[in-house]
Amino acid sequence: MEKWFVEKYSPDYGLTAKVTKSLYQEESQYQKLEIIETPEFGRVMLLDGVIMVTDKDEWVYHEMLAHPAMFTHPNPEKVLIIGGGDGGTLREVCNHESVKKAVLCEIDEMVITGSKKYFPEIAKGFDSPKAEVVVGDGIKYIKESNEHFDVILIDSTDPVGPAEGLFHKDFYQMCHDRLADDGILALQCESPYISDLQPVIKNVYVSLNTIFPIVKPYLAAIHTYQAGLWCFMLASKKYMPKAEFSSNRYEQMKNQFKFYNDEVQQACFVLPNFVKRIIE
Ligand code: AG3
Repeated sequence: MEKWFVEKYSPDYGLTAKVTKSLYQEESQYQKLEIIETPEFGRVMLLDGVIMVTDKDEWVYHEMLAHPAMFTHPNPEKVLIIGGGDGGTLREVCNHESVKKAVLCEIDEMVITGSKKYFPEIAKGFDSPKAEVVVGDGIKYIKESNEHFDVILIDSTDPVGPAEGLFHKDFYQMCHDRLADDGILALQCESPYISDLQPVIKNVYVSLNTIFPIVKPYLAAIHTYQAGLWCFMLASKKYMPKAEFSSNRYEQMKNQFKFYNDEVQQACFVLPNFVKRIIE
């Protein structure tokens, strides 16, 4: 009997893939982790039944969460990642030579352990000497820290369960206060195609606009995330996302990217009408 995995996006449709093997299952106080093997996507990590990363396309999300902000900043040295326990965003951040220290604050240690064991390519970031891992609540970490970061990246799950608080205005204000005077925040903001999520996108946009002078939503097509089109937001105290890079940093790194490039940096901020109308 063939086994198929289904991630339901609504009661009426979802994404399905054949499963060759169930590799791992564990439950923490926060969520349920499953790792499965599929012919189409390779290994897939699920949290509460929702796809977080797949071998096949994890790089799209991780490059697009990290690099638009990392290259908008002229010299990001200190970076904070909230969530992102699989290590993919950390890997992308640590690849920047300018970075001296990257703190990752993940609430659920189970995700870190599972990723290190089953997704070594993604978990590479943890091996970097620049990486500092904190297992704990991101909101608490931000509240209690008095450090300033050049870039903060929020690599959260969906706005239900443990990540809910990461979509609130108060949290964005705390992030703002932990950023340097020219700091930049970037976050994942769900799919504009899912009607239940459209108010979330709007709220995040409106909230960020009350706090940051520059707020730019951007998009990337992600095969294995709900409905295939994913929204992110970049909120900046000083720098506009750049179309041209003034430093050698991009030239040095550009060959390692599978998705991101200087043209994508310009194009990703172009919004289709229906997305403009969501945030209007
Ligand atoms: N970030 C997960 C993004 C949200 C996915 N949501 C969804 N597919 N419904 C954490 C994993 C990547 N580091």
